[in-house]
Amino acid sequence: DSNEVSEVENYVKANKVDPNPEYFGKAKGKNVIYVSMESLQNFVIGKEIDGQEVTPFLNSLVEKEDAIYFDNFFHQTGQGKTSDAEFIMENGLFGLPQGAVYMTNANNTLQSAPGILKGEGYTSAAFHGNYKTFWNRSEMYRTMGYDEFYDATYYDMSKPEEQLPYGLKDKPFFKESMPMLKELPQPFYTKFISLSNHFPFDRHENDTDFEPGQFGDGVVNRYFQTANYMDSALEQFFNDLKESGLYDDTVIVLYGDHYGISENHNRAMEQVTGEEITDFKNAQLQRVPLFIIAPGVKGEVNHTYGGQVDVRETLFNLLGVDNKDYISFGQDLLSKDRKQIVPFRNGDVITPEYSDIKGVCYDNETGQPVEEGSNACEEASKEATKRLELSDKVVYEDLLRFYKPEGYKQIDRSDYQYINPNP
Ligand code: GP9
Ligand code: MN
Repeated sequence: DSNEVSEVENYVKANKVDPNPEYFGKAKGKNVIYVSMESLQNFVIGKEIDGQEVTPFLNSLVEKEDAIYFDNFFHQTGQGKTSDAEFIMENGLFGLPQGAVYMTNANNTLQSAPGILKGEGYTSAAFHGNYKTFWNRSEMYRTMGYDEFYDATYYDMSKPEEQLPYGLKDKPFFKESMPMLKELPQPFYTKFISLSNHFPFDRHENDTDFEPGQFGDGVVNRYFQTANYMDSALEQFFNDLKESGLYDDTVIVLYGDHYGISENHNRAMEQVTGEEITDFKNAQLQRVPLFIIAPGVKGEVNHTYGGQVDVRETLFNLLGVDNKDYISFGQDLLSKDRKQIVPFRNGDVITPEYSDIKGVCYDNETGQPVEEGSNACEEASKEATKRLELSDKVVYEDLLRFYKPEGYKQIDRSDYQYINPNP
């Protein structure tokens, strides 16, 4: 009820950090494009196999003048995988400890990025080469206030060589999205959900000349090939954005949605990384890439420790959108005052110095457990648990029903529906 929402509100407001004045409002009024990079983990960035870069295009964005690359950024997803990543990024709330919030709570009241930005004059659209019912997306997008959802029915799904079990390959997906994107009223807030780099990372041998790796594990070997294909699909998309003139008016956020290589492949990953994959090391491998490309904004490689839940605050502050009143469990990644604590859905917690993994506290520098009796992880763990518990309360009890941020017009999900253009 409204008492419970006050507890959440008090916590959230006490934990808001001041934006960094060097960045606040620097992308005011710009369009937004999110790209969900399927299963892309950070270890591929800068990685070479037999002298060939796996992701030459993404690598070119590291240390580019208008691109901020975060190299200590982690996915925080649970069983909801891609959909959890979407939920976390756009709501500043965590996914659930079990199941997928997209499936279980699609009818909640939310104050999501598309709904908030609507009040700032933005039109919103989601693009994805799979059908709208997958992950219950169309129901959740109505709740979030997405104006348009261009799902597989908007794309040419007739060519077998362009099809995957989850939908359309990335190159035709981005190519065919361009005319629809260009038609949108500006400023727009959009997301593009890629899918070529999906387990079991196959069916792209004729789409790239990148050779599979040789690590004695087909899944790991092919991962480099499909990641390379996604990378060149992104390059094609950037070139098309530049050609269309949209690039200079747009903030682009590229993020890895979740891990691609599970612990079942630790042996091959030991060959890839040249290190033993301990519990500690596996947790560190949950880094995913985050790039924010904003023409006119100062680029850098940013080493802050953060996760998907922090991106919404970061974006809103770049856009100069006042977000003091919105419930979110993230802290702006560009703020100098943020606490660098990364909570995970399995209870692990990572900070710049220590990592609490399966209840054991590790010193990041040595990768070894701290001496017995040390409380090095205690404060961060407490804080992480608090954030997760409050976020779960918001979702399970649908608490945002009772929360009315000033100046925000509540989304009525019955105003939104997504019609198949070729029934
Ligand atoms: C399916 C795609 C993959 O539409 O987003 O979802 P995942 O299996 O990665 O959660
Ligand atoms: Mn995914």
